[in-house]
Amino acid sequence: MKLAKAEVFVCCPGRNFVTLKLTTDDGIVGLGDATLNGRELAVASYLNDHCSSALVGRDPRNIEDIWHYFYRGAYWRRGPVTMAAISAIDVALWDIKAKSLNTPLYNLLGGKSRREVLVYAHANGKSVDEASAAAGELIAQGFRAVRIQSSVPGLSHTYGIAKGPGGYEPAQPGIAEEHAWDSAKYLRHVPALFERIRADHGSEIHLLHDVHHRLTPIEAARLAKDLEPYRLFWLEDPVAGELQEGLRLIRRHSTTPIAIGEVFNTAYDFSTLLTEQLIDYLRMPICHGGGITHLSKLAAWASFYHVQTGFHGATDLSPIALAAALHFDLAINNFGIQEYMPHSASTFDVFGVGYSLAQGALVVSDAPGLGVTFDEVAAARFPYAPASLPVNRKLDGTLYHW
Ligand code: KDG
Ligand code: MG
Repeated sequence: MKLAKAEVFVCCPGRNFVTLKLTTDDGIVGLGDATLNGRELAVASYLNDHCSSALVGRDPRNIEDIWHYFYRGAYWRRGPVTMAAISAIDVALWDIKAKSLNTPLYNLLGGKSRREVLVYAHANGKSVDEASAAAGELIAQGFRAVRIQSSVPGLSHTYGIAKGPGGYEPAQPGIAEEHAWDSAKYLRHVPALFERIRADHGSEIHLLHDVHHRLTPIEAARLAKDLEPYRLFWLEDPVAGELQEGLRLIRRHSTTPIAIGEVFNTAYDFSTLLTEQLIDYLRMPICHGGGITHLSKLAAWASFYHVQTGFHGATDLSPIALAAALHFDLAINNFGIQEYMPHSASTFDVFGVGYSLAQGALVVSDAPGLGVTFDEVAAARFPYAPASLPVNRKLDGTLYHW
């Protein structure tokens, strides 16, 4: 078996997605998600200009060798663009292998460890009342885990809050929007938000919160400590993750579980976090962290430290990325939870999926491979639309983490 074609599609059915399609000489198609929100064309170029011709002619069954060809062989290794491209190649190869064996992908990853994949949904509101009402609606729909975000009084924008009806989408047309940030206002607000959510919805529901990299280590330690009475499932990205040692301070002060890693792109980004047991959940997704081949190694390494997975699953990861995550989630022993945001109807005009939602969990279909289809004709109706993620400034104008 040989790879005959490598094609890259950039489309915008509701939001931008980059899709890699590999086709073998006997007509088997493998799909990979190469979307990097706000940097789509950089990954498309990486694939088109530096990978496609090197893929054609290779035996797609040699996944491990191809992974190392594009990782070690690149010399300029790691980084989000390179690793998103490698991830897309890797996932497409696993899709081909599973289809060629006529079996769902999870069977190649060890088979099923569970019946379904527990997901968390997003509740957000412009006020605590709105956030609590949104959480109530999700709980009534059967979700067992809910992420809670609400506007911070006195700040014009807050991460995670939808502008209008429909889901939250941070990337906006044109150059980056500028948002305002104030850690003191945020730190005053969040414990009161969770006090209210627990009072309204009881102790059974799993609650999560995303700080989105915005605190210093000592501020994050204080927030994790202040939130202890509300028994969070996790506190996400409390600090910017490039300072792995920063997580030590949080651990020293609190038992609130910590999740981190949605912007990481290799296992090396986790080394101190795992060996010093500074985190509880790793969020680096398959589509940005080197694919199934690299995540298998990271998840196995994490399991020895009792760290579970909780993959990033915002809507800027395409249904291909979600399907790959779901097969992986189903198979590994140290799965924790999966993030879930429903894709738009136009996204599903382009991507056909086999997974389905039932009582707060996703159920994976037994279709061969990933169980996802890509409609090129439909994709052509939704041309790429440049969009950027926001930037943040403190109230005095200083540029800060978004
Ligand atoms: O593109 C950026 C988003 O994927 C990110 O802001 C979403 O933090 C996020 C989350 O936890 O879903
Ligand atoms: Mg996040």
